[in-house]
Amino acid sequence: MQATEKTSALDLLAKSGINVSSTEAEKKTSGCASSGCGTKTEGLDERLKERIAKHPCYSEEAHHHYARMHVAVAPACNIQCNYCNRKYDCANESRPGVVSELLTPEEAAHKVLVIAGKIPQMSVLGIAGPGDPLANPEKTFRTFELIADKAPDIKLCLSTNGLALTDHVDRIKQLNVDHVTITINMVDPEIGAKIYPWVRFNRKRHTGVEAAKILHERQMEGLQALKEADILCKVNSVMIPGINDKHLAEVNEVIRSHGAFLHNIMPLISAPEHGTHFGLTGQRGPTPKELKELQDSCSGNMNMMRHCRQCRADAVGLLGEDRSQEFTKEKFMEMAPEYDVEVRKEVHAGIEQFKDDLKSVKAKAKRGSGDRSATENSPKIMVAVATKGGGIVNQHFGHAKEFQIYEVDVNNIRFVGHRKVDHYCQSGYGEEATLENIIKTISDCRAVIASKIGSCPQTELRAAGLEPVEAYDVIEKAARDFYEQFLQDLEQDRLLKEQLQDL
Ligand code: CLF
Ligand code: SF4
Repeated sequence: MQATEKTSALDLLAKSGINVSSTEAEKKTSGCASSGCGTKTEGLDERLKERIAKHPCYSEEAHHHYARMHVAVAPACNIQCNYCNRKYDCANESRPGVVSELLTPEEAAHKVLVIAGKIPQMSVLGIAGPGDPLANPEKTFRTFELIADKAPDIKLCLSTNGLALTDHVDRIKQLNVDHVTITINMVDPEIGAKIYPWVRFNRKRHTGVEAAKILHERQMEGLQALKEADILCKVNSVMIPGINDKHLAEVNEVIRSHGAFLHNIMPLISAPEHGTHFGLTGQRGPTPKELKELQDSCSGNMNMMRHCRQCRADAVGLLGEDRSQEFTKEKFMEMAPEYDVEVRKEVHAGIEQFKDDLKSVKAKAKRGSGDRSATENSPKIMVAVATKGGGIVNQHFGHAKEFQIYEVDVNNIRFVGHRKVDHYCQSGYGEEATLENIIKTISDCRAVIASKIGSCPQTELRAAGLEPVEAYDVIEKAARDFYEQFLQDLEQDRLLKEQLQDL
């Protein structure tokens, strides 16, 4: 990428009010005192592309640029999942062990208008808990009504276990909610009985296989009803090793044939301190490798979401960041709404312009030189990237709370997931134990690409077989540059070995 191109793109982003570029201080200092994914847009029709273009969950590209927010207005639930403890938010879309502040629809609408002004790249309002939104239909729909009335440019989204979905599809359509997520963990009630101890349906509590059968039938009806109403449906599935991991490929087939648009297979997060059935019985979650293998095996069939962050029911911000603490009830109730549709339009136009500027750079980097076929001398590798958003490598190694993982080969670069870490730089000093954990978390990668990496972590990373790469550029371009260097090094090694053999 030429310097002028990069400058204009980053300038535009800055004008859009998005804080993704490194500060001057970050670019200059070491930051350490001690020393695919997603939705493939190719092949989608224009109307469909437009419907997902600003939804950070439905479009992998959008998640670098657009933010979402949730409002926690729905406390009750109509089923019990073995990975859920009612003291915490619905684990179908949230990290277990998180508690959100419950809001009334009026408080929620106020919060949305405040955040729509403060974070104009927030394009989607989702209701995902703390219980099931459709087990609380009055609160959920009242919230949507208030927001549709006052902030019509915000997309509405909801996530449900699906039990009550069929009863509400007309209302969902009427309110122009264009994105609905159903969590579907099984299509076989025998497997379902191991995940759901009970389901409350028609004022009666059902248990065992019977309960799972009701849930399954209602989920399939709901999926069908969404398809008929032309509402985009994402399916979340929680991967539970030994229970439904082998079964989720079948779930993938079934939901695809029923018209689901996107499949998000999420890892079970399970720990005794969460107090869930699975946590207390020692049920483990999948490893990143197991999760990726399952996602890869399903990706030939349909769009797979790999950038889910298992957000809180009151999440705010880009998917990889959590700004919910800036907007606690105590704080946002003191703030005046600054919603201005014209300012928001301008910001979104800036983002779209920025995305356009990046497009050709990304496409060129993705396909590489395009004149080689994959051979054993051009293997597939993974790289870990530190970014604050915008599709740019723009974060110090020591500040990263997660690394985005890209798979690179001679013909392609694709986002394949993210790994959460504790950030290495604590109060200006590097933490040895944290560095060890980071290295362990990304040990299957060949390189770490960040805007700055201190000399201390550089040494440790190299010793662990991870090449530290400093770059400030479009992610795909930085990954391609590393890959080309990696290939050259491989070739040099090969030649050297040949020379040694000839001696
Ligand atoms: Fe929220 Fe869910 Fe809508 Fe997105 S989240 S209701 S579809 S706006 Fe997104 Fe968060 Fe994953 Fe959910 S990253 S947990 S998939
Ligand atoms: Fe918990 Fe959500 Fe399951 Fe209800 S649907 S039991 S809130 S994880």
